[in-house]
Amino acid sequence: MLARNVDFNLTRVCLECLFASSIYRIAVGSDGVRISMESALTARDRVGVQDFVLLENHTSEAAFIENLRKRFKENLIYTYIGSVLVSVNPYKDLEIYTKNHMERYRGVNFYEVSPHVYAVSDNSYRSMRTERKDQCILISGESGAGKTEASKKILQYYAVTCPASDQVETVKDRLLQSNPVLEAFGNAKTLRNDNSSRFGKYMDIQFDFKGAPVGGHILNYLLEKSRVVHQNHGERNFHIFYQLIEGGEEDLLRRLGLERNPQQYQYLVKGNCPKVSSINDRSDWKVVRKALSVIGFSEDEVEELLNIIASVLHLGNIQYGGEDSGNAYITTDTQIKYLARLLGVDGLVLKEALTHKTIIAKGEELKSPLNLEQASSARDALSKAVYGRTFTWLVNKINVSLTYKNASVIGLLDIYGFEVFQHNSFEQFCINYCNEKLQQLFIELTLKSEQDEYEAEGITWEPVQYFNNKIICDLVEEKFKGIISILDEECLRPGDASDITFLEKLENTVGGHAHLTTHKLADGKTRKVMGREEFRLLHYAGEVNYNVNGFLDKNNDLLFRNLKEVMCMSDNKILTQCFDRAELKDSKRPETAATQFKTSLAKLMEILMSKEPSYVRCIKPNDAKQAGRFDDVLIRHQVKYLGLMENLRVRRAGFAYRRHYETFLQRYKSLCPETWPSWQGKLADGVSTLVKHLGYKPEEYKLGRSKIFIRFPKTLFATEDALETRKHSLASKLRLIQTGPG
Ligand code: AD9
Ligand code: MG
Repeated sequence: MLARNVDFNLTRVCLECLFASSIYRIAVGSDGVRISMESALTARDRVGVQDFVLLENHTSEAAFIENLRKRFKENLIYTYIGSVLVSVNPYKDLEIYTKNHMERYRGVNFYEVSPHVYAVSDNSYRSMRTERKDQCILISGESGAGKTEASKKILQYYAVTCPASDQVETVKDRLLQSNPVLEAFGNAKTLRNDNSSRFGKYMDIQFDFKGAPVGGHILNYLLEKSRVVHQNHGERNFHIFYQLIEGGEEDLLRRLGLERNPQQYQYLVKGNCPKVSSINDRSDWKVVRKALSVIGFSEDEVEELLNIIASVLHLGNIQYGGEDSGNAYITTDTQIKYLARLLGVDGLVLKEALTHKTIIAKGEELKSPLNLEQASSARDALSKAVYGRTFTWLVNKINVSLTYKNASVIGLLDIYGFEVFQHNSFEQFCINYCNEKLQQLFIELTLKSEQDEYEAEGITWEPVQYFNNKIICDLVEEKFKGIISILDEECLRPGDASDITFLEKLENTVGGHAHLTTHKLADGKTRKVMGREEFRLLHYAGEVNYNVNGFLDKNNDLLFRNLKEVMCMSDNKILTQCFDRAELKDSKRPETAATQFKTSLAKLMEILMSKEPSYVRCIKPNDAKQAGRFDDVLIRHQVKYLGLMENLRVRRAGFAYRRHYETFLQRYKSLCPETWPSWQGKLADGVSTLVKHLGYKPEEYKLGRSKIFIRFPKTLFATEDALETRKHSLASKLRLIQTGPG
């Protein structure tokens, strides 16, 4: 009689299975222990291989996807390509992130346990400790694929498994609590993800010589500020607005002049989506409030922060009327009253600044009235600037509380994935450019590490053909000729510069580029599939049409001088740190948004290049955010643009499998009388004796300095099957001895 079935990881009792370790079942009955095992072959059939390099047909995309599907069906969401972890979002809670699971992966060799994000975390941690080399874990994938969840699991793993002390506990708490705060201010519900990160994040976790986390540092990239003033249908503004309105205490809301109804606020109604079933704004508010105090925000700072958030909502409700002259005037004085109080500014000065612009010409200040459209966009520009700068202030504040130290580091990169929408704008252009850069880094580093390993092991490196996307990166970022340079040029050009003149300039300058097209054909005819206001980039991941509407404005990211002046005069301490008077004196034009982004990406690449990388490649199984649905077309597309087949090809270029002599010998020594029960000589000689006994042909393997390299999976499978047969026959003999014949 079987009492219970337990998922059992046989590796921990030394019967490691390379292919399906987590699916073996041990059946425990009242009559003792009976082990019921599938053969390695059947298991492989059912749940696929846990490392794609072991696929028989490694060049077949269909075989790749079939392997993913099999594993996904069995809730095995993780699979390796060598040391790269591929993860498929399960859209349901799996019981694989418990403390027990963490313990199982702690200090254990990467390949000895089934694939897991904890294995990657542990591997990086151990490399940092033993090799004293800084690490980074790069998490990529499209929106909703599970990047942020993966980064949180990694952080939790370190928080639970690393050594502790009182001071360390504070740092751990702050590191963990920075997540809900940054998510509240930087994440939003989009059509693709109910909790979509609308900023890029790179976080360093610092460890002392004992391996305890002692500090951290966060770099943030390009927050999608346009969301503050506009959301597409079915999307929301940043979570914090709804959390405050739903969860804020009565007297707090009264003080802020807010009503408990998001539909009252112009900046929250555009997407017509005040509530999201998967989100509880009220309880999230409590989490965020607590997190702010754990991180070390004083009550005054929280008050000032909330004053700013409420002010943005009031700004959004400012309405304008038009005089006969066409000049705009403000019709909503209540909002001005609240704003004056919450921001600590003079109401009349603010009112004036929201309806006029000042510029400095020939040393003199010139003031001119704004028309309706100009006034609305000045108001929105102020809201975006206030929110964007407050977000950066928040990140800096968290950084101060994490006390950056010069220690060993593991960096976590959770950055927006490649985005292709119906309508793609400046934001998608920047995001996809960032993904091109990361892909370039990935290719370079993967190839390089393969090459390095072959060299270190004294094995001849066979060059691999791959698509180098440098050509696309250059198209975007090259000085003078690149798209960003051309855009900047138009932004700086006085006179009739517009989004359309930018497009024309693109056509004239890089129109003939193999990776860029516009609606104009060389013969003057137009392309049907493209709009007149679009240009198309052939990214490494596929084609994307960008609509140039708004490119100049978003790149300029201008805020009129008088609005800046008002913010500088504010009593709000956060705002005075965000709007510095020195900025007013500086007559130089600030760098454009795209150039700033380009510079910060270049710095990020430098940081990443200086570290030893590990990769988590996340895949989204369906667009409905549903558990159990595996959408072939969607997945095939991601496999393609994550470059996974290419990655596999590189990894398989020479040898499918490689292991340290010791690990290999330990596992298979029982298959050869000369190596069993132990081998006394040199490890390399032991492995050589073993594989000769197993009948490996010379072309099937190579012996490096410390590792054996096996060319084809089938060689290894045969060895694995031999091991399985031996274990079975041993188990039968054992039963026979225990129970006696008959
Ligand atoms: V975006 O580019 O920020 O829009 P991410 O970060 O890739 O995106 P995220 O991690 O936020 O996606 O995951 C989306 C949702 O999928 C989560 O809110 C969870 O509901 C779900 N998810 C992701 N990973 C897991 C997991 N390992 N287990 C269970 C998961 N659910
Ligand atoms: Mg995210």
